[in-house]
Parts: sequence; structure tokens; C-alpha cells
Amino acid sequence: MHVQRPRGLVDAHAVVEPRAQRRLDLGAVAPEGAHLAATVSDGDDGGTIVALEAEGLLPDRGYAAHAHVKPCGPTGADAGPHFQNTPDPAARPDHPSTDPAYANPENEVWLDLHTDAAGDGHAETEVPFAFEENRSPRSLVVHEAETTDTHAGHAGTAGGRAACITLPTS
Ligand SMILES: [Cu+2]
Repeated sequence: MHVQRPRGLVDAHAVVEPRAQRRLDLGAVAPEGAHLAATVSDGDDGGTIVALEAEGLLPDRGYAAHAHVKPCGPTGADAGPHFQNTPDPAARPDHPSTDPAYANPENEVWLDLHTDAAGDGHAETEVPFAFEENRSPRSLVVHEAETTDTHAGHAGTAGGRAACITLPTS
């Protein structure tokens, strides 16, 4: 893993680890050795641009990805719930926010990755808020579902956690 962090920019790289894959039992959707790279940079008007680069995933497939609050660990659950700029007051540790008023791509960080015939893909989003010191997402999680649900009670969900990349603190 290689991390470098020029001013105003966060760069992170991760290779999908077999250990995490076995634990998640999602090797079928995130092949061992797949490579993820993330970039966080300042957008216009105080926003933030988050980009995800993937190599070696399954070909011609969508993957929903989001920013989560904790760094990656041996299990998918270790990354915790989604990062929210304005936290949902109804969210609980055993019941993360699924209210579309909070679980939406303006208050969370959602990326729609789509791979090409080689399993490579690029996704980018710009959110209307800044990542502040001590209050920024610590990982991007690539999910097994191709898109993120937006319906009440399911908003923000995208199936199992297939792969994860830790972001350095901003
Ligand atoms: Cu997620």
C-alpha cells in the first residue's frame, strides 16, 4: 500500500486482499489482486471531488461505492456506516441511516463505478461540502450491488461489501 498526501489532495491505493475476501465471501465480485486507487481533492465553492480508479474487477459490471466513517479492516463491517455531512439523528449503531433525507448523494459520498471489458473503471463525484480535519470519511467501500438504493428504509444500501480502500485523514 502506498499513500501520499500533497496539500489539499488525498491519494490512496489498495489491493484487494484475499483475507478480506474470504471473510466477506465475495471473491466472485471482487477478484483477489484487483487494484483500487482513490483521490480526494478540493472542488469549486467549498465542495470536494472524490474519484475512484479500479483495475481487475469483473468486466462490464456496475459497482456502487460509498465513503464510510472508519478505515478498512479484515471484515466489511469494520468500515462502519456511511459518512454523512449532516448526520441522521435517527441513526443507531445497529441501524444505520436509511432515510433519504440524509442518505443521499448530496449528504453522503456515492460513486457509480462501471467496469470495461478488462474490469477497469473510473468513477467520480463532487459533493457540496468540505472534508474537515477530524471529520472526514476514512474509507471507500465497493459494494456488490450495481447501484445504490434511494428508497425510504433502504436508501444508501447496495448489498454486501466487496472491497475497501482506506483514506488517510484529511
Ligand atoms: Cu457503502
